[in-house]
Amino acid sequence: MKNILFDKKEFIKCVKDNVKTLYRKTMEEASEQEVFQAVSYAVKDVIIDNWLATQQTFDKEDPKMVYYMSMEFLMGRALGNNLINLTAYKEVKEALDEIGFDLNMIEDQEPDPALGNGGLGRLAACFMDSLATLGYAAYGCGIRYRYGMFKQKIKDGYQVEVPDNWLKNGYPFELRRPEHSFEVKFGGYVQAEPAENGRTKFVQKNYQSVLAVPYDMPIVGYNNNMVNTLMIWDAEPMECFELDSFDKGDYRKAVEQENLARNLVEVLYPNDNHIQGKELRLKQQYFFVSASVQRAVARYKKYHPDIHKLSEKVTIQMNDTHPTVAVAELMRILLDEEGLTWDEAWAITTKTCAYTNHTIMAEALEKWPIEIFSRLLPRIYQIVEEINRRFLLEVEEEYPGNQYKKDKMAIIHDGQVKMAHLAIVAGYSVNGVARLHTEILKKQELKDFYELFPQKFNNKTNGITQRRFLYHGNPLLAEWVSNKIGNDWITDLSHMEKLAVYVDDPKAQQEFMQIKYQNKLRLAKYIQEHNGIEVDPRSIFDVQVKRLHEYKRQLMNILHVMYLYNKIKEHPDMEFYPRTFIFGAKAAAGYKNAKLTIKLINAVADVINHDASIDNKLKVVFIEDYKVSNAEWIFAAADVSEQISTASKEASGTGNMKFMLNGAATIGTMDGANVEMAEEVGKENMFIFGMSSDEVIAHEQNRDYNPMDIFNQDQEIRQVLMQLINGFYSGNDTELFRDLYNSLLNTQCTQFADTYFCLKDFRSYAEAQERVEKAYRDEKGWAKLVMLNVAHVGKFSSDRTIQEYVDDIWHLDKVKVTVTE
Ligand code: 26Y
Repeated sequence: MKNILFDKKEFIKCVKDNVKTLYRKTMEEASEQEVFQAVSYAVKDVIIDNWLATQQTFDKEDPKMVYYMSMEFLMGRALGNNLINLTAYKEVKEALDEIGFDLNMIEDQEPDPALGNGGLGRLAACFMDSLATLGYAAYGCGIRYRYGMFKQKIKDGYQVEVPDNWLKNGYPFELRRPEHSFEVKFGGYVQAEPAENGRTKFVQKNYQSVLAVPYDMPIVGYNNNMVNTLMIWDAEPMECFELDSFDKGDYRKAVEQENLARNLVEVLYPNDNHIQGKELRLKQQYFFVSASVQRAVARYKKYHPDIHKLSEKVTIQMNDTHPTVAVAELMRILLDEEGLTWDEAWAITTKTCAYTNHTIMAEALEKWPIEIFSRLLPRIYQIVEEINRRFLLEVEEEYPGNQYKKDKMAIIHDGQVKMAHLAIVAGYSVNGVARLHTEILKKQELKDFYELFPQKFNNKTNGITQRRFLYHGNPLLAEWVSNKIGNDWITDLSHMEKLAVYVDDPKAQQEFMQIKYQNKLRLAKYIQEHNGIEVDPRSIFDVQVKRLHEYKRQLMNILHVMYLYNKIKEHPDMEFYPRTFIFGAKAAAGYKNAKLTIKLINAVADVINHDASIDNKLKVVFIEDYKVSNAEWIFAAADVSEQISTASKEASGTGNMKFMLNGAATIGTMDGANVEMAEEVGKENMFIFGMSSDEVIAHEQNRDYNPMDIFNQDQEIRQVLMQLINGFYSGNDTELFRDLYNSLLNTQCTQFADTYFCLKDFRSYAEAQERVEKAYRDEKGWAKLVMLNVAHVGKFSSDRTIQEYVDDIWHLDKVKVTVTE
C-alpha cells in the first residue's frame, strides 16, 4: 500500500505545493491558518484514495447500510482525529517539526465543527467513528448549518452568545456533491387525481421548494482503509422555479424561495432537552430527512430491482424524535412515487425505521401543533393521519372500548402530532441509552407502548470513542497504556482490564499520577491564558462540564462550594485539602435560570478567588466556551468528575465515561450510565450519593417533598440560601439571584420548588465530597482507585455499543476495504 503520509518528504512537498497553489505563498509567508489548510488538503488527498476504494467495495459487495439520521453531529476537529485513524499522527508531527511547524498549533487553527448541542450530537459523532472502525457501511445524515453552536463569551460574569461562523475560511474536509441534489417541497395543498392503475394519486400543488445539496465529510476508520460518509445538506433556491416566477412576474415568490433556502440551514437551534415548537425547526427536520430518504431510496434502486426488499439493504436509525418525519416521508415515496399499496408501503417502512429515545424530560418530547404540521407538510400530514387511524383500530382491538388508552396513545391528539408515538408505532426497534433509562421507559414513560409492542423495546447503553478521548486527547496516558498492555485497546477497549495488575504497583501508580499532573499543568496553563486565573495543579481538580440544565444540578454544585467557603471562613484552621472547582457549560439562549446559574458561578468565583484570607484553599473557574476541542484537555486533567443529575433524569450521560477513561473518580448519583459504571468498577471505587431513581419518582408521584422543611432545619444550608438574597455574592444587589432562590424555595408554591431535589440531596452530596477529600489524601489509595476506573472502562467504548446495534437492530454486513496501488 502506498500512502504518502508515510513518506515524510513527499508529504511536506505536498503541503508546500498546497500553500503555493492555494495562496501563492511560500511556507514562510503563509499564516498559521493557511498552513492548516495546506496540511489538511494534503491529508484529504490520502483520505480520498481510501474513500474511493470504500465506495468501490460497497458497489461490489453490496452490504446492508445504516442511515443514521440526526439533527446534530458534534464532530469536533477533524485534522488530528483523521491523522490518528490513518495511523499517521506521529509521522506527520515529526515531518512538520522538521520544517519548523508545530502540529498542535496547526490543529488549533481548525474551527470545531459544532453542529450539535451536547450529548446526543456527540454520541452521533462517536457512532460514526466506531462504525467506520468496525467496518460497517454507514451514512450519517444531517444539516450543514451555516452557524453551529454559538461561541460563548463571558462578560461581567454573564454568558454572551457569539455566532460561530465555522465556514468563514472554508472547511477543507468537506466535498460538495451537487450531482446528488434533491428537491424538497413545503406547503401548498394536496390534490387527488386518478392514476393509470385505477387508484388515486396524491399530488402536492402550489408548493414552495428548495434544492437540497449534500456536502460529504469523510469518516475515517482506524487503520482499516475504510472511509464512510457524513452527508450534511445545504439548501439552495431552485433555479428553474426562480426563472419561471420571473416569467410570471411573480418576483415576490422568487424572493421567498431564496429566503426559504437561506433561512432553512442558517442556524442550529441551541436548545438541548427543551422544545420550543418553532415552525422553522420542523422545516429543518423535513428538509434533511426528505433529502436523505430520497437519496437512500435512489441509491438502493440503482442496484436493486425490487423495492419491497428495501429493508434487506437499508436501515434508518432515528436519533431521537427529531428525524421522525422519515417514516411518513418513506411512506410518501413508496405510495406516491413507487405506486405501492398502503399495506406494501407499511410493511417496508416498519422493517426499515428504528428509533432511539434520549430523554424522559417532558419538555423535550416533540409535539407539533396540527396547524403548523398540516400547513407545512400537507401530504405528510395526511399520511400521519392514516397511520394514526389504523393504529387506533389496533388499540381498539387490543383494548375494546378503552377510550382513555386511545387518547393516551394516539399519534394525533388534542391538536398535536406526537412524534415519539409516531416513531414507536412505525419503528421496528425502540431503544433507550442506558439500562436504567430503558427500564424507566418500559415501566413508566412508554408503559402503554411497551405493553402493546414488548418485542420492539431494547437497551443500548451509550459509549464513547477512545480514539478521540484517550489517544488524541491524552497522548501521555495513551502512550503509558500502550507501554503497559500494547496497542489493542485502540480498537478493543476491553483490553484495558489488563491494567488491573498494575493498580498496586508503586512505580506504575507514580507514573500514572505524574501523567495526571502533567495534564493538570496543561489545563492550568490554558486556564491562565483564557481566564487569567492562576490555579494550583496540586489541588484537587473537581470538574463539571456539560450543558447547563437544572436537572444536571450545577446549582447544587455551586451551593456546595458556597457552603465550603463558609466553613473555611468560619474555621480557618480546619484541615482542608486545596480544591479547584472547574465548570464549563453553555446555556440555551432563552433559558433564564440556566443563564443566571452561570452568573452565580462567576460571582462566587469572583469573591472566593480574590479572598487572600483563605490561602488558596479554594478556587472556582468557569471555562469559557466549553466545546469538543477543550473538552479533550479537560477530561485528561480531571481528578474528580461531577455526574450529579437528579436520579432518573439523565438518560445516560457520556461525559461520565470520558472522565473515567482519563483516570478521574466519579462523584455521582445512581443515574443513567453511572449505574453501570458502578457495576463495572465497584461502588466502592466511586463516590455515590443521593436518592435513587425510585425514591425520586416516589416523591414526584406523592408530591410529599417540601424543601422548606430543610431550610428550617438545616442552619448551614439556610446560610447558603440566604447568601443568594442578601447580596453576599452580588455586591449588595439582593435581587440578582432571587429567581434561583425562588426556584429552590418558592414559598407561595412549594409544589414547584426545588423540582430537582438539590436541597434534598445536598447533605448526602456534601458527605460524599468529604469522602472524596479523605480518599485523595491517601495518595496510593487514590492512584489505585483511579487506575481501577481506567481498567474497568472497557464496556463504555462506542465500539461495543455499535456492535450491539449491529447484532440486535441493524444486522449489517462487515466490509473489508483493500487499497491497491
Ligand atoms: C427537541 C429539541 C429541542 C431537543 C434538542 C436536543 C431535544 C433534546 C436534545 C438533546 C438531547 C440530548 O443531548 N440528550 C442526551 O443524549 C445523550 C446521548 O444519548 C445522553 O447521554 C444524555 O443523558 C441525554 O441528556
